Amino acid sequence: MRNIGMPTDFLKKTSQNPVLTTIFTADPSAHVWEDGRIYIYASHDMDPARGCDLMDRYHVFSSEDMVNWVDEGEILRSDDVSWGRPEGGFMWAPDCAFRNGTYYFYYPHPSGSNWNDTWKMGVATSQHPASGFTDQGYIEGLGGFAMIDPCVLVDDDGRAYMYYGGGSRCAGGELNDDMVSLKGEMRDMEGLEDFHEAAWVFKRNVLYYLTYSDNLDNLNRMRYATSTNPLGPWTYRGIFLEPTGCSTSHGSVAQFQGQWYMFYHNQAISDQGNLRSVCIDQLFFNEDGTIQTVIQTKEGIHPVAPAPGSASNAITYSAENGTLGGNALFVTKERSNSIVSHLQTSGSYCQFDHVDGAEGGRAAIYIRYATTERLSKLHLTVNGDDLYLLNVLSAGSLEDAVGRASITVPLKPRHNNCIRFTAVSGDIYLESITVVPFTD
Ligand code: FUB
Repeated sequence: MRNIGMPTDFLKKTSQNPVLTTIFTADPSAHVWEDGRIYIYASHDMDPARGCDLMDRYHVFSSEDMVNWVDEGEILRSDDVSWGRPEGGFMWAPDCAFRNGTYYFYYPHPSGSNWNDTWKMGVATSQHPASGFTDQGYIEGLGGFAMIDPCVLVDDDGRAYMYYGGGSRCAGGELNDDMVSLKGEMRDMEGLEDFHEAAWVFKRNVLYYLTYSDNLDNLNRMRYATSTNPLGPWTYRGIFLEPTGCSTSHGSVAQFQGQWYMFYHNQAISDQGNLRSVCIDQLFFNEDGTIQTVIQTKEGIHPVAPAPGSASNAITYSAENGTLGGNALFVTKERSNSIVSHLQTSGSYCQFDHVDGAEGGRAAIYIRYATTERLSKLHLTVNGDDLYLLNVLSAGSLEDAVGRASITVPLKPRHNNCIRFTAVSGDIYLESITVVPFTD
């Protein structure tokens, strides 16, 4: 098992939905890899939103207990794609497959400014599940219609199949051993009712399941079909995820530690269809193999394994270690350490100047804060690079810094790094950050 420690006061006992909250994520593709962890490859709704065209910078998340998820950081952005459209963005729903020691990350991206007519299926590879991906170009010979939402199934016999589609048409075909070229032609998947997009194929016992979103007006549901052959024909089975409240629906089904789960997204944090958040709930099968309707919960799920250990290489920087700018000031609260207030006034910030970059080039930052606002935002820069707007959700009172957020960022290895926080909106009190460098 690949162990990734977390600060113990960040550990949760139930996952709660949405489960990924610090940045907006959608279209989760979940996989259990040989290292024993479960991974979510998600697309990333950049904030502030500019519709689906601004989507960029894929992040990967992993867990060993299904409840405590580690953001492993960004793995690919449109700037890394040499053949991609000059304007960037449009990094839509991805998937990942593992074969012969290599991780293959598949993502749809247009090659031209005329995005709707130039979709390609990009592939990036790595020897690691959540870092080190380099782009390998796109799969030749695909095209003709909406080439979005790839899904790749590596079957028990080692053969690999790719599926994709949008705009009422879903295609599937076999990949060669190289995983980046097609063995023969793609063919239309027959037997699906009201297919819209978001194809996902998994296998349970001898049965293949193809799940997808439908065309219900502006509030898609998820349906599924089954087959004893990975490329169909398919037998339509019904709806198993009712609308989530979001205008798109997209998800994956995976088994971990003997339990099946539905990974999907909603817009519960933002109330905006282009700022979505990943959720997880349990999924149950009937004895005949049909899927029960997934019950969408706020509580989420319970752990299926012991919580991660505490990170032995963690370094905590209390707010008092920070340099303040503008109107930011230290205040002493009754039941907590000194914390920084007034971060939201223009030109104000709290900056940590000497964050050790360690060896690996990336580190998880765990942020402790207090706020009573329902949703406010912290603006994060690292070494002067404007990186993210982080969601800061209401937590307790302004007296107790019980709020928690975390993000993984690139750091300069073996250097002092400068991490700066500004509050974009809302009254946020920053207490401390803990930095946990990744070693692999
Ligand atoms: O996230 C962008 C697009 O929205 C996906 O490709 C679709 O499946 C829908 O979720």
